[in-house]
Amino acid sequence: MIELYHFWSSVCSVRCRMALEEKGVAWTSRYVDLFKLDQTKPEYLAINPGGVVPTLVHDGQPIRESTVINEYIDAAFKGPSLVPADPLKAARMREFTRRCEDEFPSIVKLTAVKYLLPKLRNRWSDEELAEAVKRRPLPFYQEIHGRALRGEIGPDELGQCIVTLEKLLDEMDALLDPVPWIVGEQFTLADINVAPYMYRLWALGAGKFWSPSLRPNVDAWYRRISARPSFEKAVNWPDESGGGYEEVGLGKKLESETR
Ligand SMILES: N[C@@H](CCC(=O)N[C@@H](CS)C(=O)NCC(=O)O)C(=O)O
Repeated sequence: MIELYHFWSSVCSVRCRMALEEKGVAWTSRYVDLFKLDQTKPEYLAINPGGVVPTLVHDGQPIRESTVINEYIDAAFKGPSLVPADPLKAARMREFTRRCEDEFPSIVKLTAVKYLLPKLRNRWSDEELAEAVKRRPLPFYQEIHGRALRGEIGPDELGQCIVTLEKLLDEMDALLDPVPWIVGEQFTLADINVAPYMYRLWALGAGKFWSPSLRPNVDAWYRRISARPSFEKAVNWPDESGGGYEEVGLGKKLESETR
């Protein structure tokens, strides 16, 4: 029995849905609705004390941390290998995943201010949200969600997040020159682990971060990865309480864009 506790747009959940899909693993969905603040409920905290998604439960054993879950999925199930057999390439894959983890706070801040908070405010009062911030077990989320709620994450700080992420995109563009995937010819967990960041950037900026003339290798990579059925399926999990990115004016395709 393979269960995934996850949320439709969570970048970390997308990673794991994509890995499960690539390996052809059948799984049961346990939806944790962050808009309903399900992640702060005692029944979920019993499975994931940090109150974050995703959690994979395999035959009753919970596994946490999306990048650890993905290594587990690769090792535990049949299907195409998502980790290079060559130790050096495997190290490169993990280095790149580490880089993505280091830049996670930038993704979280942009997400909190531009997408999550506006959606939460359509459902809860600021007083209720302030209470929920206190219930979040991780100081990381208490701080970011608390500051977002109080309007303390301003344009300068968000601009800095964009600069940070653009640096990662530049590094990616260099790594992809002239290979199809992050560590070379093989599609690996490095591609899967960064894919949802790219989809989030696309949803927030609808195509402003790469194009055939701006970071062309990233542009070609994004076209390649978004053509994979696993990506299509993982990013298109429905917003189970409705509204999607469009509810807050995000995720619209630019006129010029051909995805
Ligand atoms: N390092 C963790 C991070 C998990 C995480 O932060 N998940 C986010 C969604 S991507 C979450 O659950 N946030 C809870 C919240 O916003 O309260 C992982 O990779 O699994």
